[in-house]
Amino acid sequence: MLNRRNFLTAAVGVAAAGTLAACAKEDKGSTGTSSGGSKTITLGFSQVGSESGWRSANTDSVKAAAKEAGYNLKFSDAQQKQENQISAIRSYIAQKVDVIAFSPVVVTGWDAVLKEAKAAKIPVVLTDRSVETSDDSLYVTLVGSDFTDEGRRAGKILEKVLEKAGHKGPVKIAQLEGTTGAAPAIERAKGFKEVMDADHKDDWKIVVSQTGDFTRAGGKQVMAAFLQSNPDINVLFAHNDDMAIGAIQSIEAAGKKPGKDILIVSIDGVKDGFVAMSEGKINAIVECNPLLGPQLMEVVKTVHDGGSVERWIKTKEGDFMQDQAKAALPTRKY
Ligand code: GZL
Repeated sequence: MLNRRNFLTAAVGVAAAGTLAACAKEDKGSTGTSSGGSKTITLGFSQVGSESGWRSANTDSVKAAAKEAGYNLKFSDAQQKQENQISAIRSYIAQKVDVIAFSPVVVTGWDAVLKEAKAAKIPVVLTDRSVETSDDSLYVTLVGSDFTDEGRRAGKILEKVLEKAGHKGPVKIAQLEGTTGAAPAIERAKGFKEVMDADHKDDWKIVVSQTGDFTRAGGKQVMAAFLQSNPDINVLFAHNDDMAIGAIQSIEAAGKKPGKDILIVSIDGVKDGFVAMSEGKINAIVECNPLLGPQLMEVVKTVHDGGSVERWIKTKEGDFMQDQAKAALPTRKY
């Protein structure tokens, strides 16, 4: 898993711009002149897919920041398939781009293609998600969040939610996991379990846990099955807002009140998540900032110019209880 050496906490702030075709194949980047430099930097970017509101905001941020920086961006959407990311990276190597950046859909299976990038002397920057690799030199840095900490924060904020709801009795938790094998799914579950094991061995229990693949459809379908097999669930921990929003549909179809009969804690903080929270259907959200574009472009420039960067450049993010949702909504940037 990610090599947690020093990390530089860097605020990421940017307005995402415009709307995007979600399933574009590789976009032909426009040639421009990179800001401040003579030669235009060509960046090859492989995106996971367009599975969630978080992902669309992340894509917006990357494209807007590359345009702002005057980079020639080659962008591809892998539709959540590792093989598509590997072939995109190979195509960027063949096109001799200056830098490759990607958000790896899962943590394993990257060494071979990253060795090809290294052999081609093309630096690789990870964004959003990390990889497991036997050779640290295969990528320069990760620009992204601490997902284990997000899991811990979800556990801690659930304590506040239970107290605010005046909850009495056992806490029977359903967990909607992210994409199987993805760093955010592995690490959010790990962080949440750390809180359970440390402080709630006797009163909290995850009674059912399954992947909803970070999608609304997945959350809806899996939650419906959860309610069939475990009708006494009283908490849902969803690894992202889109699955929580899908789950809400199934909870309501079962005649239960989301946010009341089943308390819900989610991660991301996309606009629709805040809307559901303002309607009382989600009780708390742990923010995971997708607006990584500007930070990524700064790193790409530094790496391209031969400078050094920290091994992990971490994004700033907060946590929100239901009573903060209405006030926060107008200023949400994604
Ligand atoms: C987290 C990101 C996750 C989001 C999901 O950084 O990788 O993938 O939490 C998204 O919404 O699909």
